Amino acid sequence: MKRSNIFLAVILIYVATACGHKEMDNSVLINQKEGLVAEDIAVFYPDQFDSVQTLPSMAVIKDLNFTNALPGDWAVKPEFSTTDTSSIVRIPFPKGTDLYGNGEVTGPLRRNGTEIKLWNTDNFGYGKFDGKQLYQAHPWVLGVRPDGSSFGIIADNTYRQTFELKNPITITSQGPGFRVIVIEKDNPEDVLKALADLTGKMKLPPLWALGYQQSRYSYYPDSQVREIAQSFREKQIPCDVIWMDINYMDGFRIFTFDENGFPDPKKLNDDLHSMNIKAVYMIDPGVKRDSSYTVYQQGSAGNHWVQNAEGDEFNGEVWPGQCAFPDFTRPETREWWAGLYQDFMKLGIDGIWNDMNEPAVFDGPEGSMPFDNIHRGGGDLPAGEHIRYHNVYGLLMVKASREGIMKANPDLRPFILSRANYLGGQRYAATWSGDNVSSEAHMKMSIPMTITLGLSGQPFNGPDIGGFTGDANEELLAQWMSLAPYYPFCRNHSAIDVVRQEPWSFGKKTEDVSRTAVNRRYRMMPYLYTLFHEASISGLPVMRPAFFADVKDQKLRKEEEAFLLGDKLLVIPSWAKNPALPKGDWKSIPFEHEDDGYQATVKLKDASIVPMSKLIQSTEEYSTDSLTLYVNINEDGKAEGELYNDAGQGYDYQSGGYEWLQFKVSNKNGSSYSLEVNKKDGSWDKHHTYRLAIVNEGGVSYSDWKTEDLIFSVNN
Ligand code: MIG
Repeated sequence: MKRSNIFLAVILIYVATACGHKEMDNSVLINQKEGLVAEDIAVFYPDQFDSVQTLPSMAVIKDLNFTNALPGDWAVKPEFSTTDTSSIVRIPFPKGTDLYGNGEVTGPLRRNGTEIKLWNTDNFGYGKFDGKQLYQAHPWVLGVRPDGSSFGIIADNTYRQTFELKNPITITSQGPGFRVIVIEKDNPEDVLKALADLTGKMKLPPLWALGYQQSRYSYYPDSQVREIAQSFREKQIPCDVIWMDINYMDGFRIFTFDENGFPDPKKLNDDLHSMNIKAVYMIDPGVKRDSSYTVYQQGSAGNHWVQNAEGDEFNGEVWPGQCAFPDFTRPETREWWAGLYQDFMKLGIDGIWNDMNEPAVFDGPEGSMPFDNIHRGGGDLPAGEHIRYHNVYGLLMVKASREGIMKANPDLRPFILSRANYLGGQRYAATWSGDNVSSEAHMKMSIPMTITLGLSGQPFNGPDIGGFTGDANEELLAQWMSLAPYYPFCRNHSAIDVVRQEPWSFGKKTEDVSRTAVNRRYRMMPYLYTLFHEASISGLPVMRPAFFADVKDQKLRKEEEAFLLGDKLLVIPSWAKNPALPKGDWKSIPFEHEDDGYQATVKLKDASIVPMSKLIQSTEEYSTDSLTLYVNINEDGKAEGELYNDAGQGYDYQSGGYEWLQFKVSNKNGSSYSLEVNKKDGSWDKHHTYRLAIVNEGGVSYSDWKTEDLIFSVNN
């Protein structure tokens, strides 16, 4: 097609879709430039595109240079238009396409017909703006056609914008014209891999960050932290981390400690470490306006604060009272901020929790800063108003935090949890879904939310288990803790004014259910860690939608109760009502204590092997010396699986210090099986002792343990 014909066709589509669109009344269609930047990736620019106004991209870390003209049969094409106040992109898509993505969203997994506003918002209980404006912004949509072929769309700008996922998809930004990136692939997995190539991958976290974590707003004083740690050990419920919320601080001044409650944080952290428990502390962006407080003094001296429209220091109300806010668009400010972690981490702090970084400002518009506040930028980043940088305030903050933590502890892998973030933010921090509610509805919704973040580039996420606001109860906590094994990020957290919800808070039943669940997570750790490694190199999510098991099976497209962990385990929560399940010979793994009525059913895919380790109380005790390989042998008597294994901490793995093993089991005859272990990669040569657990209808048959001559006989 010649250019003029394309333009005509675009006008015709525009006319066809314009009817009934209010904003279309005064919008003007504009021309575009387009082309391929890779075989299956196209970029579209509106004609008046001014790179300074939206670039450098905060999501995309790759240069996108045209390599070829757009092929004539390219399917997904945006149409650009403008009004006086906004830039609009419409993207028609073929009937029968299911839409996913948009990051942190309430509502169903399948997003067709939904609408959200990308404006990072401190949204307590998801009660504001009908829950359609949460803490993070992902200008990203994944489309899956009936035949499984898939596309992805990045609206590459950070401005306040809305996504209406009707046909056409309509993106309305309050900023200037921006480029649109379209990925075209044969399946959704390949689209997600391409997204990760463009926006970056989660770095491999320390192993402890995969463990069970206990939090509360707030454990106070430090003796309570010790008691909680002690209780986990006494009750033999595995736990890796305890979290320190804002009350550890002196008057909510970041990087300080309350003299009465936390007089000796180093000693507290040392004590926790001696129990194999890590300590994560909260740091908010707001710095108390207090002329006798060093952080405020330094920030003022360094001219580090976000400014109001008049160019003066902006102040807004947060927990400490009137605060100033670091302008993270400034390289100098990021460097100063990073430096604040130097002494802090030396106290034996293992991880950092960056909260309130939408940024939340109690007395500002929509609970944040005025749109015309000034961010001064620097380096690559041009100066801009808050309406441009709001959605990446959290991303830039955690970028700086991460640099600081890595400098403070150069030999350790950093762990940061961030509440606000933006597409691509998996490069810097894990996330959780903010202030959810202790309700059955929010427990169930946590599944599509976790999956959706994974389908938006962020594999490392999970909800507050038990729910944040509102009182949990025995039944709810038992149900919710039963999901704990399967969230990529696994933390129980609750608000200051609600009943306690540690696993034992509602008596023995819930405590036992919780222990069984958390034990499962620790037994599955070799598989989980292998999945995290996969996510770190490919960008594929850890928790995945059921339809990934069979992308052509339309019945799976809306399934949001049952889900996949990697590609080998299918998880069916006990409360799932008639979930749509993928075809194939999936077999239940009979964990111990199966029959408490709460645990999910976990099914192993046919022809698959999943490695599990022995039960431990903390990942500090993690060992792959003895591995049980759960095997679902297929009709041909074969099964395959993998293990990624490294020190769980540090950077040796980047120079080969790991082993990536491939397992193949074949049934020789009757009850005799052979195991073949091949090294896929890595320079480690560990000695493992194996036993096979052959999963069959309604049970499991174990072999003996073996190190050499891996021919096993299994008693059926
Ligand atoms: O305005 O630090 O989402 O997890 O416990 C509340 C106190 C501030 C909000 C976080 C929540 C945390 C709480 N914070």
